[in-house]
Amino acid sequence: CRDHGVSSLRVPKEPQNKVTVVLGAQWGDEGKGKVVDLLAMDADIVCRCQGGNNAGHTVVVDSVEYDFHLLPSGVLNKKATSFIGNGVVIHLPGLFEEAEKNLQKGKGLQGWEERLKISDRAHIVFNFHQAVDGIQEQQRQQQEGKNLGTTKKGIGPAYSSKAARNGLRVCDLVGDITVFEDKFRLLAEHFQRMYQNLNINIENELEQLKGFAERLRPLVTDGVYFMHKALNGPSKKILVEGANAALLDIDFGTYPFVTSSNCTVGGVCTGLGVPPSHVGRVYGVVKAYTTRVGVGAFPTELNNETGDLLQSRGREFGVTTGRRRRCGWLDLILVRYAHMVNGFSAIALTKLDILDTLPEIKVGVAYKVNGKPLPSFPANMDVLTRVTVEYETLPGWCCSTEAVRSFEELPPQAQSYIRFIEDFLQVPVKWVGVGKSRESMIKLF
Ligand SMILES: *[C@@H]1O[C@H](CO)[C@@H](O)[C@H](O)[C@H]1NC(C)=O
Ligand SMILES: CC(=O)N[C@H]1CO[C@H](CO)[C@@H](O)[C@@H]1O
Repeated sequence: CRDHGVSSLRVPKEPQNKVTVVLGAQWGDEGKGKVVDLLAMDADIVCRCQGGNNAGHTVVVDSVEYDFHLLPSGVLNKKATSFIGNGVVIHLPGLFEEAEKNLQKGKGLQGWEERLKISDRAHIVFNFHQAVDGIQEQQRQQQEGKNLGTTKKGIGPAYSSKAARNGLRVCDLVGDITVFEDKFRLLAEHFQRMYQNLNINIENELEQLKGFAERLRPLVTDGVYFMHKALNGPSKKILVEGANAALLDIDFGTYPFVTSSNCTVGGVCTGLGVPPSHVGRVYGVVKAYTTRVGVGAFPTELNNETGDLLQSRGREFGVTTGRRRRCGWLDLILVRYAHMVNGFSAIALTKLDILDTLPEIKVGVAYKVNGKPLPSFPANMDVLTRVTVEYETLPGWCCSTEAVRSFEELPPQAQSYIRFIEDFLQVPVKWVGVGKSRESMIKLF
């Protein structure tokens, strides 16, 4: 009877709290911010698990527009804790600047430093990573005549340092500063040797970093232990806010026109230190049509007035860069591929109202190459460039849906459009977006 304590270990335990995840299911700009904002209102913890300040979204609260790039948008919720996980790369001047700017806009961010936790294992983006990002884009432009279209925020170079194992982490900066200084100098010199026209003011940047170290120290926490307590303690609502999107994922995206982190569901586990058994609902955000920024294959692209119409009605311009986004019909082959990787529990279909004026709407349902159907989304970008798309044509509704607040009020053609997507993907649509405001996110169940 001595092993009483041991045997209780063998009774299978149900995992306690689970994280709810929101992910982009196309090439980004699907309107994840809206869905996150909705769910963050009553969340206890809101986490970021990957990416850096290369993505951005706007949240409107009490008619004040806040801009977020690195901070989880849950930071506006005074009752929630925001958490930046180890998978995120952090540019410290960018982080504090983002907070200052938002503080000036309204009351929402007051006391943010008390509500934010940062993993000690997160890697740091230095100013020279940003400079290198710019130089690399220039070189690609010169050598290949095209660039990757990065936002020059240093995200790629910082993840490169991480993988090359000479990157520096938050725990280094708040640890022994002399050790940090040595490693920082080594890393800076390494980049200087690689890029002759890179100017790094090492002493200046070190001074700046030491200042940030003091402000950062109280926010830093052991991220794994933090998440462990959150998952195994009393009941909590935990939200994970994905950045970028499935087709921009370093592994599953349209490589090389991708970002440097994994934006699919696996990134939640590695980027936070969360066991897969604690991943709960995974919501995919799908725009009612498709957009893509920069170069690269885009099978359902519309290079005619219909594309222009989507572009102008949908105000499809990049937030950070101002670049015009390319537009096309909804590509369900692509979304189904994102679903294969992420296993969406449900979908948020955004910007349906942008289709309001179209007499008919096409949806891409199959790819063919040389007349042969492809079983799924191809890895090879040359193949993707050559696919012909088979479409299903659905009737439009030709009336405004902007004021609609329930599924039943939607025109029957719009209802059919939604049901068609559900049937094709075999995933329920849980929300439909028909406008900008919080209320214009119609909840279906
Ligand atoms: C644009 O091209 C698509 C073909 O994919 C077609 O369905 C649509 O009607 C065209 N729009 C106009 C205005 O011609
Ligand atoms: C292989 C790879 O890129 N792994 C990265 C996946 O993304 C997480 C963050 O989401 C990183 O921490 C991993 O290094």
